[in-house]
Amino acid sequence: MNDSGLTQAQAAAGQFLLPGEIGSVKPIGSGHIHQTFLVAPISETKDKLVLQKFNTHVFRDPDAVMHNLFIVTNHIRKKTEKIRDDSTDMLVLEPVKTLKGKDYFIDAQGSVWRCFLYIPDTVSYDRAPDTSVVYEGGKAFGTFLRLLSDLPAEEVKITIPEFHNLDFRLEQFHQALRDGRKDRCEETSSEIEMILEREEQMKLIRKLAQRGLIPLRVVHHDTKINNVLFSAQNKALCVIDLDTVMPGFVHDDFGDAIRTFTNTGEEDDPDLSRVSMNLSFFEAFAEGFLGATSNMLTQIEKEYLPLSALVMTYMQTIRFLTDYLNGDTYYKIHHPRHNLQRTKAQMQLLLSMEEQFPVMQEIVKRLG
Ligand code: GN1
Ligand code: MG
Repeated sequence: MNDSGLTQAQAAAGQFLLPGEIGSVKPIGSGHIHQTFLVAPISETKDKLVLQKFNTHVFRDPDAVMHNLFIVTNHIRKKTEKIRDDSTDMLVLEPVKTLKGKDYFIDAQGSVWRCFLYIPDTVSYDRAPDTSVVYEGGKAFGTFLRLLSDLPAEEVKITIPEFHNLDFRLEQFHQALRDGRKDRCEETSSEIEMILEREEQMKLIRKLAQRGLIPLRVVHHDTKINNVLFSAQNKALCVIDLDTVMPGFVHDDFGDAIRTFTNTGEEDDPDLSRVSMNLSFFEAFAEGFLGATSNMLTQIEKEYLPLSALVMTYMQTIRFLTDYLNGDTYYKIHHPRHNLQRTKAQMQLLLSMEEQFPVMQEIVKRLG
């Protein structure tokens, strides 16, 4: 983060309905898309805020994103107030409006900013520390899906078209092979080959959906482990990062969550020997997730949960490699070969899932 970014954030913070005079503004979080800051008032008794500089290259329609944010958080809040059992005893993100009553603020440079209430005393993880955290994460994302199951899909806007459409991601990949950097194509020939070999098998879930065999639902679409906030006692407290909540499939959420909740290494681990899928973590996540959703999922949805983990890891490998071939235009990178490092680590994780696939299927059959 450079100083001008911070100065810009300090100026933007002043445009929101703050609980008190601003004491400090500091960068926080590990997301790959937006820039996130913690805004602390001078008085320690007043609420802190989370301020985000919105990535408008990735999310081209901030109105649509903010519309969804209010629809989704209001829906969940209303429902949980009625139910109030322990499975829904979670918090919901609370967006904060600008001084002028708007959902977001556009500064003189054209940057878009929005704000949330900060939820104090929480922890988040980039890698799971134990099975109970993973179980809690499964329960959190499963509950999230269940709470949204009666929100009509038409009320939710498409914030990124074709976001988890594997055919589209493969098209972008093929285009990068044609038009991307030639040196990088040569350098990654073995990864490219591994992707091409798996194309048909990975398209299976999509094909079933196209035949109408898998129901469209309102899903989160970014169920990374660091998108759940946990209490100090490691109870799941809040599902965050709601910008990609859109119509999709249960497989988008289950699969992407397995990709990060079960990885024994980092998403971008430079040491591939550390990367693998932890089978006990797979079981714990599935148990938490199915505990919340089993009654509403169809047989065919359950049957393809294990494959969805492979598909989403495959899709993420493709997205990182495509960005590398295109010269790193999408994801934030911390060094020039970062997207390559991410690609290799995700491919390694996929290989580990492939090895354990039969057992993953047995586990889901038993739990479902
Ligand atoms: C991005 O915003 P963040 O870091 O939670 C990305 C996800 C990817 C993820 C990979 C809008 O999520 O789709 O799975 O990186 N979000 C967008 O870590 O592209
Ligand atoms: Mg995030």
